[in-house]
Amino acid sequence: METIFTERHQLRNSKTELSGGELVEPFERPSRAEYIIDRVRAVNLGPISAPDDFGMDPILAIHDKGFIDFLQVAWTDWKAEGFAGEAMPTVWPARRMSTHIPTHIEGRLGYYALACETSISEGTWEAAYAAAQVALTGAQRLNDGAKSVFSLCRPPGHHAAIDMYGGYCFINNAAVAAQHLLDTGATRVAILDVDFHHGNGTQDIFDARDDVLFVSLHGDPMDAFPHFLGHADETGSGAGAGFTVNYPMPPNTDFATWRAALAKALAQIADYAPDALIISLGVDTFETDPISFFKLTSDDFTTYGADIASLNLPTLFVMEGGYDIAEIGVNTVNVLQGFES
Ligand code: SP5
Ligand code: ZN
Repeated sequence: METIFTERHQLRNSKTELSGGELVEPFERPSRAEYIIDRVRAVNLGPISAPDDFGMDPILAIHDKGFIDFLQVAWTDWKAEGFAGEAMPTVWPARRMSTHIPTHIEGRLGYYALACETSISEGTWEAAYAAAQVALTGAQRLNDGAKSVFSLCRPPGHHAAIDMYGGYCFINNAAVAAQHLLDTGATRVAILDVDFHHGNGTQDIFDARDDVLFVSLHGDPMDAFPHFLGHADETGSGAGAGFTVNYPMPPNTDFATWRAALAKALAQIADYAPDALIISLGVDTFETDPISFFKLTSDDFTTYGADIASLNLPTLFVMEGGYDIAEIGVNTVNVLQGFES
């Protein structure tokens, strides 16, 4: 399987995450991608290629223009205020407040953020843009006839909504890739999100659409980030009714339970008969992930990679989360090798 990768991910190198009331080194850090690409090389998974540049149009086909403009200037505007730390919101348009977009950077941060653990820092926009191009290049490889591709995106994307960032995500890489496939010949695309966290951004983007089936397996939002989306009763709206499927699962969920949900998800995807499948691949379901609560082992990743392959669909893997960094390379590549086995 070919991997699409660029060292430009290193431009996303925030120093601070708000966690447990403290500013800590972010869980989503550059070494994550380096461990993964090292493992791709170690097992000779296949060629590693740099992304092509598809420009801004495919990003703006998914995201609000004001939001994307904001991401491009947020760090500069924050620095201009003379603040000592990285850019993070402290105020939101909470219930019954105005939704006017403020002028001041502190107000705009709150307007466009869905969470405040994710600091914006120098180079964040440039890395997020590069990650979107990594996803687009993977999608184009499917168009060109590839059976499967691995887009090693960093920063991740599935929490990024039409006009909101957070959860370590800025541009929704999987959604941008799905839209590219639809704009270049596909009629239906399925997105299967196996990251531990609910893909609230992807769900938001495709909520009212029937040309993308979104299926997510994740920690129950009653107990897990992002807390405010991902319940089983969210099934899509309007034309999209029935095309969103959520499998929330409780703390300590093991592989047998998780795999049973996967089997249902795979049957629903098969019924949908998509032209292509995108996997939002987070390996934070791992038993020792520091911020998650599922109990998958490294071997389980291989097993479910093979389960996904049974659909026999052109498949694009888009990297999302995973924070047990010492094992992230093995766990991620196990999915890809299981798929190819
Ligand atoms: C892409 C992705 O996986 N994003 C995840 C973002 C989660 N950020 C907030 C996590 C808060 C977790 N707090 C639980 C700590 C348990 N020790
Ligand atoms: Zn996650």
